[in-house]
This record gives sequence, structure tokens and C-alpha cells, in this order.
Amino acid sequence: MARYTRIPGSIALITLTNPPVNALSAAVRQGITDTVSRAVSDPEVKGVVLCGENGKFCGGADIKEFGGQMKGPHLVPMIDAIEATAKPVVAAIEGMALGGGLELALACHYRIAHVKALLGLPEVALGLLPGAGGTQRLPRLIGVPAALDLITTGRHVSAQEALKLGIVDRITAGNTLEVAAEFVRSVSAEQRLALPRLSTCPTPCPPDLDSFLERAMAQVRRRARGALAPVACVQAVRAAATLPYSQGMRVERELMATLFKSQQARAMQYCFFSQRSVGRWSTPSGARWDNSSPLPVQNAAVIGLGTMGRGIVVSFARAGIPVVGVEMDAKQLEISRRAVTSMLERDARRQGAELPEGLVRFTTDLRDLREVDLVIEAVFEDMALKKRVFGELSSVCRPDTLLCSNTSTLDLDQLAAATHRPELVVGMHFFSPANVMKLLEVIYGSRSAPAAVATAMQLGKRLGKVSVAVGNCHGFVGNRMVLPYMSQANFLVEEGATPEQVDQVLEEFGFSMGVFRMSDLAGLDVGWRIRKELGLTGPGVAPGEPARSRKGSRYSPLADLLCEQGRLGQKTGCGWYLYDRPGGREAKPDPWMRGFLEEYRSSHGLRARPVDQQEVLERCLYALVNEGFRVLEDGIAAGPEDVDVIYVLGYGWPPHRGGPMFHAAAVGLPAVLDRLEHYHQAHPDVPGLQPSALLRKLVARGSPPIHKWREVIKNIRSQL
Ligand code: 3H9
Repeated sequence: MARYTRIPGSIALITLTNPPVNALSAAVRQGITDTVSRAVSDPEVKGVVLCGENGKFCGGADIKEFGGQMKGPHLVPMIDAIEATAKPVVAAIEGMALGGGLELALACHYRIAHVKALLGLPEVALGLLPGAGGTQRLPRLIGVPAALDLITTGRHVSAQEALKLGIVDRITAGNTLEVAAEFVRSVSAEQRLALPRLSTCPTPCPPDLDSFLERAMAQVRRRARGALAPVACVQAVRAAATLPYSQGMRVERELMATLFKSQQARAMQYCFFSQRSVGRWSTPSGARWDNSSPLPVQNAAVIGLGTMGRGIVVSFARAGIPVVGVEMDAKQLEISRRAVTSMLERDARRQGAELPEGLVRFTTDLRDLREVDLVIEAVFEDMALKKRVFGELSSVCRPDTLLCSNTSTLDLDQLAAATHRPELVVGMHFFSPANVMKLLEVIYGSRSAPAAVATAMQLGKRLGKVSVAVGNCHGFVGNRMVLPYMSQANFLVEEGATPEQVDQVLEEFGFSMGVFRMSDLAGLDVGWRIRKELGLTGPGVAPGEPARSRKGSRYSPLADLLCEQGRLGQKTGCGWYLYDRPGGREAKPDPWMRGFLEEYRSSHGLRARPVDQQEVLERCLYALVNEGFRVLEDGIAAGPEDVDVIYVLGYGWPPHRGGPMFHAAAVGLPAVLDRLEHYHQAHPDVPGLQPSALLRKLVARGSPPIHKWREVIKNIRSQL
């Protein structure tokens, strides 16, 4: 759909109308084709302004059409026809011009953007490349280095940056349509004869093009972690830089055709839709949090200003929500105040804005929280301490104040029981650093009111997070699943692998970091404390109890032994790896580890054996996946998409592999079941390898596609 109107000055105004983002569906493409040809053939019309309804230019090709048969006019010839018109066409960009939307604007002869508009070619995040001429026109407009950056990262740029880069001709804080119309009117007869056509421009290239592209390709491959699209983006831009336009377009088309059919593109598009759908769900019990209205949150407080607490405070400030930071120790409060202020000042400098006054306050006095709408507790992960804080909050805060915990593993119901308002207690589990990470697990306790959960979910969205509601159990979804995954990595090292070998296999699969590098970064003491709390290690464990079997199942004490020796990871300069200094980042294999492992194996009667890549990958991933099925079985997550979003956004799972549950479906559920059975037979003392009932059930039902799993899960109990 595209609306055609005549506006003063003999101008045709073409408005894309396909809410919410005016995506280029078949009907929109047809509409644009028809209205452009009407404007071209109308002798009264001197020029065209192209805009989008509701202040949004265009969000790109309609992603929902990608799975099916392509109908209507194709995007490329439609866009080429616009560039070829003899009448000036100006894109009036408000809101956003993304993907195919920007490609459409690039084919227009001029671009006027509103100052608040965002522009970009984010196709790479969908496993694709800008396949409607974007890889060929953008480098011709702004040069190879800048185009390569935008196309391979998919980042959105502000109107100001777009102007600086030369993507748009003018920006305005006023009425974009009027400025665009004025622009068309002002195009002189001479300019009309030479309308800018990017398809006929040469591409500005750096002088050392070959070595520049080689370096760019090496960097992109490193960052891509096995994703095909960023690599294809470089190849397409190389074509723009080295071939005539028509040949470059052929390369773009061929690369796009390969990506379009790829499993990776399917995985990334699944991620896109999952991240938007996880906030809505229905449950077997019929309870839906989104039937209840969220409570208003006009201000908030955060207790505990460690790294996590500070990040949460910054997130509130960025969202413009007044927040009080609380720390009991005055010296610690001062350190935190300085850290938070410097982060916010950096933000303000970047945006050329002033630091807003009075948005963030700091206090050591809990009584200052008497009037806040919501409190997030982010103190040390210690049940007794957290209970005390919740008890105090319960007596200090208004009776309708929501009390949230940032706990990553502890039982929310116990915290709720420490208050007089268990129905207003929910978990808000942020991921570190909280001002960067997009994920928020919202924990639904057994007594949490749906409205309280709805409030936390909506607040997460306001903070720019993707909120996923999860049930209450040890570790919720993310940390619960990570345990069997990490255990397998430890067992593999006991059996003969090295930490670096395990990490390498996982990083080659696409994880941002392997298990051991990740543990070193987080600090080995984090897991150690949790294991002590669970009674798996520490003084509570009987000395005679065999180290290799705790509570009847296999347990690896390797990480505990490292902690006992003060090897806590990066912060102590050694952990699973060696660092050049405490706080160092570069992990090097530690020669000490060899002797340590040999001694450990000999004292536990273990003989090192060669462990191959396949075993590392299957045991680590399938243990994780299996726990994911159990999470679904227990009703801790509403569906496979929820689990996958948590893993992609919070645990470094490669988006081009969709998420653990998507991956299991892609490998084939019978194959996953078969391998789990095999490994469980070999390791009967590892319950994490025993195939879950849900996996068996899905296989017995013929392995339905992932979007149908909920129909099978429906019969299983839900905690949501
Ligand atoms: C492309 O263009 C390929 C071409 O190069 C070549 C082709 C040959 N299509 O995110 P939100 C829906 S590939 C269909 O919550 P926001 C979205 O699903 C495309 N639907 O809002 C949601 O639906 P629902 C390149 C789309 O304000 C609703 O709109 N473009 C599309 O937070 C609201 O979305 C992109 O990659 C679409 N293109 O953010 C841009 N876009 O309400 C992808 C959105 O049912 N889109 N929807 O859940 C975005 O990044 C964000 O949606 C945007 C708005 C920034 C636009």
C-alpha cells in the first residue's frame, strides 16, 4: 500500500502505509510501483516526495514474507525504476530507514532526514546482506571504509552521523515533509538534467584497496564466529569497489541467494521474532500476565552498588527514570557515585547533551526509600543477607512498593516470605554489565501477583531490555542450564581434555567464550560460593565422601581445588588459564595445569584418554539442551523461544545458531536423543545426560517443528 497525494508546487507525495514500520510487503511494493509510474506519467508533476506513514519511513523488506513464495513486484527493479526517473525524487526520512528502507532511499535522488531518524543496513543481523542494491550504492555514496563498517556491523546511525557520512543531504528538526517538498521545488532545471544516480557513480576507494579489504575480511571473520553473512557482506562490497555496477549487482544477487536459503538466516530471523514475542505468552493454566495492567513506576531505587547495581542505576538514568542508589558504607557509596557519574557523563558527552540534574541520587539511609515505587536489591548473593534486606525494605517502603531481587540463583519464594507483601516480590535478574546486556530474566515467584510480574516485564522494556518471564527454581533458566554444561566441560578435562581444547571447540562452534575462559572472567569464586551454598563442597561435605560423587551423582571438584589455591581467574592473574597480571585479560594456557591435572587424575584413579572435538561439542551442548527440555517440562520457561532468547542475549550463544533449542531442532531431535542415550550409557552417574521426558515425548510424536512444541508442552505442568 502506498498513498498518492498531490501537494502544492506540482509535487506528488507518495506515502508508504503498512503499520507498524511500513515494511516493504508485496502490497507496498505494488503500491510504490503504481504510484511512481503515475507520478512519472503525469505531466503536471514536477517531482516526488517519498515518505512513510506515522512518522516512520520504512523498516525494510517484510521479514514475515521471507519463508514463503515471493509475490508482487521485486524490490530491485522497483528501486532501479525510481533512480531512473527523470523527475527528482526525494526521500523524506522520519523515524527510521532501515535495510530495504534505506536502499529505497538510496535510489532516490536526494535524502532529507529528521534529526531523530535512525538509518542503517541491519540485514547482517538477519543472516543476510543488503540485497536491494545497498552493497553497491552505499559504497558509491560514502566510500568503501564507511560503507563496509555499516554493512558488516548492521549498526544504526543517527541522522547527524548520516549527514556527516554523506548518506543524507540535509537534516531538519522541523517538518521533514515540508523541507523535502521545498527541496524538490528548489531543484533547478540544470540539476534536473543531472540527477544524482548512484548506479552510475564510481566508488571512492582507499588507495591500498586490496590490503584494506584483506584486513577488513580478517577482522570480520574473527568477529563473525562462523557466521556467513558478515563475510558475504565484505565480498559484496569488494565487488562494489572492483566491478562495474551491473556486475557488482550480480555478485550481490548471487551472495544473497545463498544466504537467503541458509540455515543461519533462518536461525537469525527466528531470533528476531523470538526476541519480540517472548513478552507475550499463554500458559496451560490460562494465566497471562499481560492481562493484568502493569503498576506505574515513576521512580526506583537500587540497593547494593557493586558492578551490577551501578549498571542497573545507569540503565534507569538512561531511560529517564529517577533512581536512588543505596549503599550502606559511606566510602563505598562515594566510589559508586563517582563510577556512575562518570558513566553518565560519558553518555552525555557522546550525545552532546547535559547530564540531567537530580535524576540519580545516592544515600546510605534506607528511610530515603519511603516514597519509591520499586526497589531492586543487588546486594551480595547471600540468602541470609538478602532476607535481611527484604525484611527491612518491607517495613520501610510504602505497602504498594514492588520489591525486586537481582538474585541469579536463590529461591525467590524465601525472599518473598521475608516480607509482608510476598505478592509484590519478583525477581529481576540483570546480566553483567547491566547497562550493556540486553537480557532481563523476570522471575515469577509462587506468590508473585501477575500485575507485579507485568510491571517488571514492562519496566525491563523501558530500560531497553528484552524481558523474559521465568519460573522460580535454582538458577532459573540461564544459570540452571549452564550447570550441566559446565559440569561436562569439567568432566572432559578430568577424562583427558585440556581447558583450552574444550574452549577452542566451543568457540569454533560460535560461543563468544568457552566455558573456562568465561569462568575465569566471571571469577571462579562465584560458582564456588554457589556450590558451597548447595552443600556440594566446603566444610559441610564429609571428608570421607568421595570427591567424584556427591549426592549420588558425579561431581568434579577441579574448580573447587583451583579456588582453594587462590586461583580465582582473571582477578588473581590465574585460574584455568594464566594471565600476565591480576586483572589481565589475555588468557594463556598455564603449564602448571598439566602437572595439576596429572596429579588429580592419579589421585582419583583416572587415566587420561584422547577426547575428540565431536565428544566435547556433543556432551557440552546436549547436556545444556537436555536441561533446556527439563526447564520446559517443569514450566520454568513458557516455550523454546524463551530459552533461546536467554541463551543468545545472556550467555554468548551464537545467534546464527538460533539458540540451544533451535539448534536441537536443526540437528534433529532423534539424533540428539540418540547421542544423549549413548553418553548416558557411558556415564550413568551423570543425571544431566539422561534424556528428558519431553525430548522423548517430542521424538515419539514425530519431532514436530519448534513452533509446534508448545502443543506438546501444553500438557505438562507450568509454573508461569
Ligand atoms: C531487508 O530489508 C532485505 C533487503 O535488503 C533486501 C530484500 C531483497 N518486517 O522491533 P519492534 C515488526 S531485511 C516485518 O518491536 P521497535 C516486528 O516484528 C529487513 N515486520 O519495534 C514487530 O511486530 P509485532 C531489514 C517487522 O520500535 C513490530 O514490527 N530491516 C519488520 O522497538 C514492531 O517491531 C531490519 O532488519 C520488518 N522489516 O523497533 C529492521 N520490522 O508487534 C528490523 C519490524 O507483531 N526491525 N517488524 O511483534 C527493527 O530493527 C525494529 O523493528 C525497528 C522498530 C527498529 C524497525
